[in-house]
Amino acid sequence: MFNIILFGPPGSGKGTQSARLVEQYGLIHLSTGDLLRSEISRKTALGMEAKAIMDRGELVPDAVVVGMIASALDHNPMAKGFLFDGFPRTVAQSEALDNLLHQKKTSIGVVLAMQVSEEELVKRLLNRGLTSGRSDDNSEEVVRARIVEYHKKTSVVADYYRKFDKVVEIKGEGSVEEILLLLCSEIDKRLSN
Ligand code: B4P
Repeated sequence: MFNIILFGPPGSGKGTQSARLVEQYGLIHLSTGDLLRSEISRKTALGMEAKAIMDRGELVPDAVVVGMIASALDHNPMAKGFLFDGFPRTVAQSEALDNLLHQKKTSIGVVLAMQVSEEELVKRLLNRGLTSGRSDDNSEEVVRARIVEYHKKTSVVADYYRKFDKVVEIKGEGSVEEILLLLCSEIDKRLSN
């Protein structure tokens, strides 16, 4: 089993590239953002609680997202591997993920960390907000709050995995195809080892 974390700030291209990578490598795509938005669209209690938090640009509690990931892992016992997109976003989530994978006798193979400047992130997210209907992409204030939350709580996740020598930095600016090639070359290197 080969498991990948696609890591980076909001708007760095995680969702965009994940869609292509899961198709290319036959992995199961686990996006906590997508799982939360599905709860919101089904108007579940969890979704209603999460929506208020997401609309402020803040992170949903660790226990909520870890529970969603644990259940998704259990539902895919035959997976060739998982692509984690937007998860883990805190060190506590990273530790929980390591434990869950350890119980399944597997681990993270690589953390691909996308590097994009703040002005490009803001531009991309506000641009997506014009058509996506996502309330967290609509206002510059909320978009910037998400980036602040990333620096406060999420960027340390890369340091956590650096200790295990698992992080590779990827230039996340350029065309979607150019960035995909960079990501695939890092994955292929590890798969051939
Ligand atoms: P996510 O759904 O993970 O949202 P995101 O970070 O904005 O998405 P992503 O980074 O995938 O977007 P992409 O660049 O592909 O999270 C939303 C919210 O959910 C969080 O703020 C938080 O509240 C909550 N949440 C999720 N996971 C959580 C967790 N683990 N713990 C706690 N809370 C959690 O796309 C952005 C735009 O850029 C698109 O329009 C795309 O077309 C464009 N784009 C992509 N690549 C490009 C390129 N190369 N050039 C130009 N544009 C590009």
